[in-house]
Amino acid sequence: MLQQVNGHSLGTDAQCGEPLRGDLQDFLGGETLLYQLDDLTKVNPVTLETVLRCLQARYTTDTFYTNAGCTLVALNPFKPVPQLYSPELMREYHTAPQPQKLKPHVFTVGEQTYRNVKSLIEPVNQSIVVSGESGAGKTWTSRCLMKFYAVVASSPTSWESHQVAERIEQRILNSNPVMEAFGNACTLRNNNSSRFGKFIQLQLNRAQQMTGAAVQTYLLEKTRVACQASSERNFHIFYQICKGASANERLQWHLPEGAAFSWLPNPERTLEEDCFEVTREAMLHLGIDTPTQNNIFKVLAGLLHLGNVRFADSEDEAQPCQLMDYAKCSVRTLASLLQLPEDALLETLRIRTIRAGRQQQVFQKPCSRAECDTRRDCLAKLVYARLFDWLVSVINSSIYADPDSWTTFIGLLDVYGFESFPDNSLEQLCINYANEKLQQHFVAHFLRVQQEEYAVEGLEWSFVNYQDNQSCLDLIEGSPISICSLLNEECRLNRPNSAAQLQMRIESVLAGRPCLGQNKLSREPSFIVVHYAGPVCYHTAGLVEKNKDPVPPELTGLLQQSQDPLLKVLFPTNPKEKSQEEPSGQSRAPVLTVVSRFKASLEQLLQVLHDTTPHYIRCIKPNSQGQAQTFVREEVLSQLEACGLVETIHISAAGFPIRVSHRNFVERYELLRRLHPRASPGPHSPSPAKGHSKGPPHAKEVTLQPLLRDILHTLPALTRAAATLGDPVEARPAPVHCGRT
Ligand code: AOV
Ligand code: MG
Repeated sequence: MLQQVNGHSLGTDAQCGEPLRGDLQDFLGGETLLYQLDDLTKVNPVTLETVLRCLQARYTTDTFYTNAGCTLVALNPFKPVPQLYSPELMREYHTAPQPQKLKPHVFTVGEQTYRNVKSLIEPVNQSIVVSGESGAGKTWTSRCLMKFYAVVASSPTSWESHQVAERIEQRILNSNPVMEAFGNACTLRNNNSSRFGKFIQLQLNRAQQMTGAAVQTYLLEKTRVACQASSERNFHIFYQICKGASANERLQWHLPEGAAFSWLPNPERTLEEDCFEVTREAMLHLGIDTPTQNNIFKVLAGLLHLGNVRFADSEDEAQPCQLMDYAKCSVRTLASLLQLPEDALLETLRIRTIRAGRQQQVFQKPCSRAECDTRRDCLAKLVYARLFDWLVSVINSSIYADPDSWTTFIGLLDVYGFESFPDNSLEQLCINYANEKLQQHFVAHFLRVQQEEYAVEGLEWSFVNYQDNQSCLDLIEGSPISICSLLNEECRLNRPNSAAQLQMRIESVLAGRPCLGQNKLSREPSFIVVHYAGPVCYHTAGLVEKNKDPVPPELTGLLQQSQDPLLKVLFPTNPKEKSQEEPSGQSRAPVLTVVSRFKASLEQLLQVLHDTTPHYIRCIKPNSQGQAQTFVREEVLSQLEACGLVETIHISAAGFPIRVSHRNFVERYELLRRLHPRASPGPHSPSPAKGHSKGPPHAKEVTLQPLLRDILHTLPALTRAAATLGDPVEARPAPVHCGRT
């Protein structure tokens, strides 16, 4: 069955080198060989079943990483495995002559990426795309990569800021606990689920030292601040404050022990992430001093009080809704914490200002109870989203390097994973849309382009079929008509009963599209999108409003009246300031909807990825309960199917894992022609690929296939020769595999 045992002796634990326990030996039975296969391309035959068996066998022996050709599969251990992430191991991978010969590890990807930055003739920016469903381990993996680079690419100098002298890599690492405290939350799928997407560029100088970093975030799920699904929680930071504040701080922030807040559900669940001290410490290292931190926490405490504000239905439409008695105290506390005039606060929450007519006359209209609730929630979202953006900008200014001090970067992408809940709304649509885009990038890069290129170059190749998700993307974002375009149109038309209208339009206009389904069992208006990772039912109720994301200008106006130093920064009175405010009166400037903005930011991201050499890590969740030592075959199987792993393995096994342009290749290995007389052009050699004809004068004479063949014979000679010539880069065995062996 197995082609090769990959150099391991039988009966040893593949990851730790310890003897295999008797019970494991019994469990594995006939699979004892399978667990030792470090690369899934060596499984024979490559089928879902054999790949699954291999991964299960490896998981059972605590072997969590497996190569799958050009990608790395990372199984979530759901338990601490400190020996797997020690600084010693990082150094081992960093100093290994050929890290790819060591056990598969996230450090192998880290190190190869790091070497790639300078191993090609023209330095190329690299990116590592970590993908997988919610809870699969993406954030964990990208944190791990950041720690790896902090060790191997550490800078020799330290930066002085405030009272803290901090090495830049340490600061970059400190951005993680802060961003996770404010941007992560406990969901049904993951106790520490990222509710925003993140792309961090680790900037390297010519000596390959990390001189700084830049963080770009994508669409924070701000609705969570005012609305949490049952059994889920608000952002971690709220729990951290409530659990970690000192007695004095509790007094200042009006957070008495045991106080109940409706925006703080499930506080009894204590998570590892509830560590206030870690967040504070990290903020301090990023240059956010204690008074500023206290200011932030005071404002957040204010938001918790805002969540307790309740109105009663008004009997007279001309009169504003009355505050419920028990909420009067909350409004007073809120006003004092946010340093807002209490009257203005109440008026803004309950009365709508309308400008109409040529003269832009101002009318005031009391809001219904539901409208008051919407305005309350909107106020919280507005403050939280601005605070988050501000924090990101502070982090960036603390870690960003002078543009002259870096030449290349390694980008790490960690976005929210594919999600399907009982109730899915705009947030899930955006999250799953982002995952579709990344899957498409993967498909385009590894599965389609690579095969098409082989055909163009005249290489022998039997095409491997793969699941293309283009039709799903056409359904979501395609032109001229798609779910996004219909959603935007509904926002523009501003019709009553928009949820039903949207539902009808999707069913009629998009009928027959391959990835669209209907949920006949659901009583609420909904539609199904068959994503690459599985079908998801989206409820149309609230989609249009969420997509408009209107911010009544009175709310911003109110916050601009605040005397609080932080709110003054977040809501400056500068009229030039960019905002997504609801337009008033006739001068309606087109306001971009949430999906339009998200689409634009995704396109930018994909452009950045496109301009880098991508590396993929596929995180797999072995079970949905988050339990250690539990491998649920069906669940893993559906993830393997979804990401097209078997196809990837087929292509990687048969194809060339590294692609170097003809010109670069010739420039780099030209030396061989002189060293090895057999390296002459062959009769069937393809002509140089288009666009690469501007090589050195003799480039056209040297063709790829004979050279590749000859390199396999002459690699040792090449290394020796390069060492003699004193080229340190070439002296290190080249990270180029020549595919077919
Ligand atoms: P995600 O980023 O992929 O989900 P996380 O990286 O937050 O998932 O991982 C979920 C949990 O799995 C973590 O909190 C850890 O407890 C555990 N875990 C993951 N990888 C490892 C590992 N290598 N070793 C030990 N424990 C691990 V989401 O952000 O929800 O899409 O939106
Ligand atoms: Mg995450």
